[in-house]
Amino acid sequence: MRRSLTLAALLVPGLALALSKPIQIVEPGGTGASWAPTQAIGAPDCSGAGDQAQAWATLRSEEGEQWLELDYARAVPVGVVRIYENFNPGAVVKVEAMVDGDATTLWSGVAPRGEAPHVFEVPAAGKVTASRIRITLDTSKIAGWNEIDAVELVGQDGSRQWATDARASSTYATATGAVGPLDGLVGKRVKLRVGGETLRGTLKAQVGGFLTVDTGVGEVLVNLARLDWIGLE
Ligand SMILES: [Ca+2]
Repeated sequence: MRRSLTLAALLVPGLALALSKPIQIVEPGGTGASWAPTQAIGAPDCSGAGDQAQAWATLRSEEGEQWLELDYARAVPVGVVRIYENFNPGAVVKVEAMVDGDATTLWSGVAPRGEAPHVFEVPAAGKVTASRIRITLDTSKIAGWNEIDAVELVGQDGSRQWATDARASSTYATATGAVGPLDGLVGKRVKLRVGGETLRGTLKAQVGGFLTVDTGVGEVLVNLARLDWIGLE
């Protein structure tokens, strides 16, 4: 049995952008891993606009609300939060200061779309003294990955800090692989997502723009142009 997956993925905006990720094998969520939340620690280090491993990215490009939480060395009356967006900016919907687990909303609403690289400045007017900031994105709002390179905490006292630690609700660092030459996966058990459907099976071959996956009940032909992600199972 052979069936071709011609799925609704064609209609999902931004899915094609998924193809820009090179194959990347990393320790899931490990510090320093490409696209991990820890990539938002410190000063900006992405070079201009574009998909870059030195920025935090969510696991999937369109996965609803996702958050990035950043710690700073010193609690300050929050003056301004500067969010450095290097890829597909405009998805931020809320910025909060976290104090002992309680969230104070500094801003919520529709962020300026801007053009990457874009610095989204959130004025907080010293509403709260905090050393932890949480940024919520609606990743489904702006097509493609909405990456954050760095976040600066500016105190009412004029102090400026870069994050010293970070965590997130999801990260591309936990993807065990992404589209690219998949020679290393041929013959192995893989898990993949195509057009909103998750498949598991043995990758039999990559020929042209297609993968052949043996799911155990038959062979499935997957069009690489429709593939969201693939990894070793
Ligand atoms: Ca960075």
